[in-house]
Amino acid sequence: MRLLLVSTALVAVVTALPKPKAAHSQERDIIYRPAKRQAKVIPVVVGGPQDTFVPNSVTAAVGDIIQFQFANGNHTVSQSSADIACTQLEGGVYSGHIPFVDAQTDVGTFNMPVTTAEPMFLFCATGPHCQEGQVMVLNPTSGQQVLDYTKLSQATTKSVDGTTAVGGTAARIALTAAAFSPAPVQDAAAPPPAEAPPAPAESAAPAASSAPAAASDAPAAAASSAAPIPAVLTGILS
Ligand SMILES: [Cu+2]
Repeated sequence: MRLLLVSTALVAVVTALPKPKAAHSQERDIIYRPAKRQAKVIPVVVGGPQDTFVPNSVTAAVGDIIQFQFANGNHTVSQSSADIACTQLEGGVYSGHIPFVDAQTDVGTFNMPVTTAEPMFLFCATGPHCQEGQVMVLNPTSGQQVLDYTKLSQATTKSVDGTTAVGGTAARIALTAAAFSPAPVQDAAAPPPAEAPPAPAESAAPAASSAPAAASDAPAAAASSAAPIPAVLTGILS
């Protein structure tokens, strides 16, 4: 009796199981689905020991992301037209100014999605950086186009900066994950000044005689420019 019950239950379970699908239907789906290209994240270093974009020529597909990594200094990614270099293009991409200072352990980035396969002309709008050749071309038609745009930038006299960041997303990455090594940290203590040659004795004498007059003015000036003692301190001092 018990055996009969168990075997009946087993039959019920087996018939309730879903029937296996035809083995080939899923395979066919995979084979005929068009292969999707993986979007790439392409790093470009902005600034550093020199005011440059590295690399200054990048080929990317629509959907890729250019990850600008801001190294030493204070730089921008600004879009210009092909023929008006160092001037923010109306409606063009602009990162704003993103600094990197000594001892920083993370790096400011600007992640710009590539939205066109056409050439895109980019420069740094900080100070004279564009005139110094801190420019790059995304999807240039030739190497000559990069050279021509650089030469055009160097021939300008000033840059026209953007106002509001647009065309990408600012973020931060760890310095250890960055595509550059920071410039060596500057020593906080100034180097000792080079020793001045001793002044000749005869020229030192007139200077010494005029010194008391100058010195007598000093206390008066110091007294007049001294800040008044705040009330809270006069209470304590008296
Ligand atoms: Cu710059």
